[in-house]
Amino acid sequence: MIKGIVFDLDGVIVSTDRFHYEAWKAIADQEGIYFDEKINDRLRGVSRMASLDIILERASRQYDEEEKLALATKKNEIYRGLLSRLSPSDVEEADREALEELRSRGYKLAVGSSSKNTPLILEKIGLGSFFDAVADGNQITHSKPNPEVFLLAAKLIDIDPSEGAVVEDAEAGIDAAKAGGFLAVGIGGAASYYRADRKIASLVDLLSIFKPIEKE
Ligand code: B16
Ligand code: MG
Repeated sequence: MIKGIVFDLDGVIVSTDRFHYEAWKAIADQEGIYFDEKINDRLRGVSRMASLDIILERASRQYDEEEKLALATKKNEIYRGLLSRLSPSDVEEADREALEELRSRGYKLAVGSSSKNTPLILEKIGLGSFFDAVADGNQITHSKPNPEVFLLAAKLIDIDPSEGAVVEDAEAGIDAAKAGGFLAVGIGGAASYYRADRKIASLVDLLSIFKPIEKE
């Protein structure tokens, strides 16, 4: 029986892809590396350094670790500047209501995100103290498709992975959910992924999957 739901952040609760794209594009342009929205799609759910490695696949020279760190740091500064534009209105009202309804149905709700900027994003969208637990890129060593972030979220809300569902928009995130033993719910880009156990168009659809938990 499902007792807790772990939500990916970017692409599930709020869309910050355009900010990631803008910030990585500035770095790619500075370095004279080709980058487009299709390549940006490959960065969903992938950690910052792994994202940079994907962008550097098209570079005409090798970058050492120090240079890579400098580029990732600069990208993050640009990205955080763009995040300042986020506000509570960036979360769909219907999604916010669906989250509240799931809570009142008795589910524990957590975030499981690769992003080290999770605390800032949650605060900007007005959900800084909404979730029962937050597991993010600051607390893990292995990024999705490794299940570490979801396992940590499950531990923090005191459920076994078999009692948990993960809602994800990235294939790497669905793979991570499956590897961790969770029910994997695909949304957005992951709604067409064959490994997703359930496929939804919006968070409101979760209300048809997760019925009120009967009290013992
Ligand atoms: P940061 P998620 C992920 O968030 C993004 O989808 C991915 O594009 C980004 O590279 C990653 O966070 C790391 O983000 O640079 O802020 O630490 O989808 O797992 O919520
Ligand atoms: Mg995501």
